[in-house]
Amino acid sequence: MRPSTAPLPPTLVVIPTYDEREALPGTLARLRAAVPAAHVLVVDDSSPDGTGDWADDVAARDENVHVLHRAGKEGLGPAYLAGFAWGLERGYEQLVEMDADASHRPEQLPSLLEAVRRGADLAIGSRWMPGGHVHDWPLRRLLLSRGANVYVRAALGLGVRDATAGFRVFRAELLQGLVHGDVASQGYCFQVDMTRRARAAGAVISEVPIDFDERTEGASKMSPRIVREALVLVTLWGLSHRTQQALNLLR
Ligand SMILES: Nc1nc2c(ncn2[C@@H]2O[C@H](COP(=O)(O)OP(=O)(O)OP(=O)(O)O)[C@@H](O)[C@H]2O)c(=O)[nH]1
Ligand SMILES: [Mg+2]
Repeated sequence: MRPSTAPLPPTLVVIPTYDEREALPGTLARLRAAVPAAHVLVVDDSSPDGTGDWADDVAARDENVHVLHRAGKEGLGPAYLAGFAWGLERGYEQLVEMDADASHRPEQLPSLLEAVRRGADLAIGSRWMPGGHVHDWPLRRLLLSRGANVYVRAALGLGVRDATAGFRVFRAELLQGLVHGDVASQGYCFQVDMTRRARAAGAVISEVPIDFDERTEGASKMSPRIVREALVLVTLWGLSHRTQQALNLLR
């Protein structure tokens, strides 16, 4: 999809960070070059490696870069929710989720933004559709991500091929309606929960193929706990989805 040359609506890219001092500089430089008009909010959970201080230095020199400091590590979901609240309060019209570790290529953000410009309320950068690729992942990670998505699809019927993806653009009007109540907090769960909520809200969801690169700097925050939590929650959501379907049939 060729990106448009139309002016960009006010856009905030939210990048959650925890100990990303090695990876963030490259990601941020690429992002600022790829979509110069977008503003960036780094949401740092008091990284011990000084990521937040480094981001403050950048923000002092670049008026499009902002930093939100949080007291401690609480997981991906709360960091995003705090970043979204910051952006919605300030009137941004589209809000982007992107990892700090350059697994998401900033150069591909324009094609996600283009999907929103063409009418999507939520654009998801998808690894698991024709044209999508994962580079340099070990077989174990490939199987985990693929398996998780097949399971989510079967359990929840969301009609989304990469429901755990973390490279996304939300239209502000949609996001505003999704961030109430208890959003599931950790990595995979957070992404799946936001997708469920978007589907339930009747959002137009568009998947755009992306190239996903294995991180080359810093350490992964993925943990068996995050995977377990996702398995349990998706199963519970799936049961409630099926019960609801059965009740609807009986009516
Ligand atoms: N603020 C904040 N950011 C976090 C937290 N956990 C993870 N992140 C960030 O969320 C993004 C995704 O985390 P990753 O460790 O890359 O997790 P992942 O992409 O699922 O796993 P890998 O593929 O192994 O890298 C990165 O930018 C992390 O720094 C957290 O507790 N707080
Ligand atoms: Mg990563």
